[in-house]
Amino acid sequence: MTPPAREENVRPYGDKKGDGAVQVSFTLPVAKSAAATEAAKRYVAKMGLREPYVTLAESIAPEFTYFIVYARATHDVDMAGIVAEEAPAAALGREEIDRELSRRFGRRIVVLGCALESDAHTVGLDAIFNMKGYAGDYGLERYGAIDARNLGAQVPVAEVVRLVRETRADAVLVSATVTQNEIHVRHLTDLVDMLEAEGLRDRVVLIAGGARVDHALAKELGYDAGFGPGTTASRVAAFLLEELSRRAATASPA
Ligand code: B12
Repeated sequence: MTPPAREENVRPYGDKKGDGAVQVSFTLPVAKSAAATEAAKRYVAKMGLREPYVTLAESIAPEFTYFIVYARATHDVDMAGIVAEEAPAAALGREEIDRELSRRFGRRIVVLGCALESDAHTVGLDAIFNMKGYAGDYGLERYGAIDARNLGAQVPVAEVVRLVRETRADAVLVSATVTQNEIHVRHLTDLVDMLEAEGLRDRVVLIAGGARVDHALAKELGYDAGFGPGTTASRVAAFLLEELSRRAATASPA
């Protein structure tokens, strides 16, 4: 299928172009029954979606039913004028990035990774760091030119700052998963503030990642880049190569 023209109004595609096919899933706080299924259909209709078809109704607790409903949307979105920034990262493979990092820096780049304070989620962070990799893409621990140190979850901000100083880290990669009450914003901001207070902010490339993180949010919070769902390590490594090279080129001679 050819991608939509830049100024085209687009809508979801299922079977035929423009059919508006969507799938929604949600849980209603009612026991599984025919009435619950009817309620799910009516709820989807109230969302402005047509022809709701319940394809799954499953009891997940005595008073809760989980639904997957297919339906048709009739509205569309105009692609014209949409601007959404993403972290600049060339599509490079691990071997090329390794070669370039070694050639340009002549030493191993120290990269720290963590989830901050109360955040105990490690899977996203491990996907980026773990030697075995994620989605067919090896993690940073596999890169010969990168000294990748995964500090794990629930690392206090002050400890990260201490390790930045001690290891002379080139980059810090923070995974922020829990967003309840904007806690991720607070933790991410605390790290920037403390690095700034210690005069270390400009010495490290700061990257944030997580399910609710994007490049725009990360930039707004004082990070150099942000990566969301589906990120693979080579994209992050390519960004590191680009950003560290840019900094080296603009650094004034000591
Ligand atoms: C597994 C899991 C847990 C496990 C974590 C185990 C572990 N060792 O990690 C356990 C059971 C401990 C847990 C606990 C909690 N969890 Co939880 N958890 C999940 C779950 C099911 C999967 C998350 C996951 O592993 N995703 C897979 C990875 C690969 O995806 P990812 O994190 O998005 O990572 C990718 C990108 O985002 C990006 N990325 C991520 N990090 C980084 C970092 C960098 C630097 C970069 C570049 C990229 C990057 O790259 C990754 C690969 O592409 C999600 C629901 C879901 N389906 O997403 C809830 C979820 C994240 N949890 C949630 C909640 C609320 C909690 C609890 C608060 C529940 C509770 N009331 O106790 C606790 C909090 C514990 C704590 N102190 O942090 C909510 C968060 C909602 C919100 N708005 O904040 C979710 C979304 C569930 C939900 N729908 O309510 N959880």
